[in-house]
Amino acid sequence: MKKELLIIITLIFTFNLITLAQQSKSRNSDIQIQKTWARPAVKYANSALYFVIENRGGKIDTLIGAQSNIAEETEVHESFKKDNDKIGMRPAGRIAIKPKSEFEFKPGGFHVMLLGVLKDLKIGDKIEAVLLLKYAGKIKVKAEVRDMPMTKEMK
Ligand SMILES: [Cu+2]
Repeated sequence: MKKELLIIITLIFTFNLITLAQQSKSRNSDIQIQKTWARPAVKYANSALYFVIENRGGKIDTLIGAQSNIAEETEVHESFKKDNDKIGMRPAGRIAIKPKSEFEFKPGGFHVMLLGVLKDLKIGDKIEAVLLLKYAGKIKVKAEVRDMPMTKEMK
């Protein structure tokens, strides 16, 4: 009987230690999201969110997903060249963010796809999204809607 009690106490103690370790992990995030912007879209069309993830820490982290309330679906995408030389997009899966490095999400590359935006996104509008990282946890991102750099050049 005493032995069993000891085991239970040990288990509770160990569990608390694990919980504490996880809490300190998610505090002071080494992950910084910078240079955020999104491209304009009319209601029900697709927009995309771009940014730079900076990992200031000494450990690798992984982007595992994204969420937002402004689109029907939010997915992490990568652009790739198809056989016919056209550019396609596909879900990017998990993206490793190496220690002491920056990872850029940009037009023609990695992006957070906002599929079916629930209202018009006009230049100057502000939107919010959440990035999910394996260690840093949920990171709230604010972005302003801006003109695509390419469209600017064409004008
Ligand atoms: Cu996409």
